Amino acid sequence: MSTADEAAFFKVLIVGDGAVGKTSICTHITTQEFFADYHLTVGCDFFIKRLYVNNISVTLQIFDVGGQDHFARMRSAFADGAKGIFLAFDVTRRDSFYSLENWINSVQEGLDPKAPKVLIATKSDLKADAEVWKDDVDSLEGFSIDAYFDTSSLTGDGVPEAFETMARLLLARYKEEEYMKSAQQIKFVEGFYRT
Ligand SMILES: Nc1nc2c(ncn2[C@@H]2O[C@H](COP(=O)(O)OP(=O)(O)OP(=O)(O)O)[C@@H](O)[C@H]2O)c(=O)[nH]1
Ligand SMILES: [Mg+2]
Repeated sequence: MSTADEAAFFKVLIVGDGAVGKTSICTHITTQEFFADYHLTVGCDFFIKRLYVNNISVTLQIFDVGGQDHFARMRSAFADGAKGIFLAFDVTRRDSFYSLENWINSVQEGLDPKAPKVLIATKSDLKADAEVWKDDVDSLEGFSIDAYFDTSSLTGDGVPEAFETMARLLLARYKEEEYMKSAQQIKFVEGFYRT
């Protein structure tokens, strides 16, 4: 198979409480921009990120699920068919760390049982105000995680690593025949979204 045809496409979710920084991290990974103003996500937003892993073009269709409570009823609908999930908490808000188990439960039904779970601590540039530490992550109960990253959408620390690890985990977890799509099909999908 030629390199140009080796392409994989995965739907992934990013979930976590309102204002933890989900949209900011998606914006950083796609455009490297950072916006200090908070504009809550109404329902769900969508991002496309393409990465290359072992000569395979991996396209992530990221569903950025609005975290504020008034959108709770819509959540499960967005999860349908997702192959991976980022669980985001704000390192300066302990409550957002404890919410993660509820987040997993609220999307579980639509999520593939094999879905890699990547835990993301956001706002690592505000570590002086931290309310969650590595020990808390190590003693996490209720669900298992495949990888963990400290990230900052302001400085970019940890952001590319988190997305690359997700891509690697997805490729490893789903068999080739499950993820292969022609490069042309993927281009068609990308045409609809921000890249
Ligand atoms: N200092 C700092 N601020 C951040 C970082 N990431 C996000 N923020 C700020 O946190 C606020 C919320 O960020 P969003 O990305 O909109 O949060 P969200 O999780 O998408 O929120 P919802 O859409 O309501 O679920 C904004 O004011 C961002 O500028 C970060 O890494 N460092
Ligand atoms: Mg948002």
